[in-house]
Amino acid sequence: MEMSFRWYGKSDSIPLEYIRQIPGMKGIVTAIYDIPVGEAWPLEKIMELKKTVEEHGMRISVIESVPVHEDIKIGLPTRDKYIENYKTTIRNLGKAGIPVVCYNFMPVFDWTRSQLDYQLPDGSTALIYEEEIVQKMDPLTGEISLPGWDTSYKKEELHELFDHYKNVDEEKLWENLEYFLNEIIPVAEEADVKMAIHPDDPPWGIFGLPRIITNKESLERFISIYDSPYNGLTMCSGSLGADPDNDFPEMLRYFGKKGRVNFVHARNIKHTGPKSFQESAHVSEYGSLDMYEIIRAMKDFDYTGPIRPDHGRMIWGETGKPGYGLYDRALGATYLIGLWEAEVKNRQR
Ligand code: DNO
Repeated sequence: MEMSFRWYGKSDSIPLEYIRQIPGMKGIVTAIYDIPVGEAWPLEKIMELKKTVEEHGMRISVIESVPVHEDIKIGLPTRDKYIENYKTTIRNLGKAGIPVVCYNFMPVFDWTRSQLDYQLPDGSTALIYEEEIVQKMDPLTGEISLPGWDTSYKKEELHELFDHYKNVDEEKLWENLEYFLNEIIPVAEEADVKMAIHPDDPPWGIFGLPRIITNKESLERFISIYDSPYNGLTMCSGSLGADPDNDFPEMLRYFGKKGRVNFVHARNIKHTGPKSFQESAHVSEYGSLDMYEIIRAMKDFDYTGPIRPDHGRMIWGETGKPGYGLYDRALGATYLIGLWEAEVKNRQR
């Protein structure tokens, strides 16, 4: 596995100099943030980003994300224009030697939480999700927007989008995803860029909008739409693991053995009720997921691709983007590296 760290570009309060000092850190997961969703990414801008990262002794392991325009997800006639732009971006990323692209197909809202600064017993703060609270939120106010999102919409845009999505149920969303994949994956193959869809977070429908990348069955359906290692998955433990019916290590092993795991997001969460959870420290004893079992699953298919610690808590007085501080994610990274080293050495004995 290649340990990597998400970096939100030059406006990120965490400099690349600090990230490099985390033991075992090889890669950066990042994106270009000032290009409107749907437009093609120019090669020069990609090269500039690549140079910045490489000057700091690391490489770009993954672009997370190249966001998918809503017109593609809704299936509007304008989608073809945006798909052409997406193809240009993939070709340019290929020219720059970027190996993996992470994206998602969630309507309107990316990952969603009910509170960003919930205080845990040790005084740290974490992101939490409580279904009851989310059900009471009004998505049309424009106030639901997380600082880590790649896309968010204004109030007026939200009304229009919700109107469009009235005609998009789960099957329609699958159809639109299939259309997108059939266009995009041949280009990804040619450009040698592995695509890695991110599962829905949380893995169930919210605000009446459909969500389809949620469990083993749907991941199986997804990979069968286009049979290619370039049509792969981001296996995110915190997203899929939020549903206690998902056996995340088993799913990871299963899709890994099929050669479809192109990226791993590793974090722990604690189930606090049906459809409710808290984000916890990465270490197994703090959450509901067995992180050692996740590492073992990755070793079972000799994973060589990128992995990143996912959201961290805010600790030691740090302030910043919720989920994306330096300290707890750095602790998460070194913990995962430790588990991996132990597992590798254990198997060599
Ligand atoms: C949350 C992230 C997601 C992810 C996108 C991928 O922290 O994992 O925002 O980047 O869903 O497109």
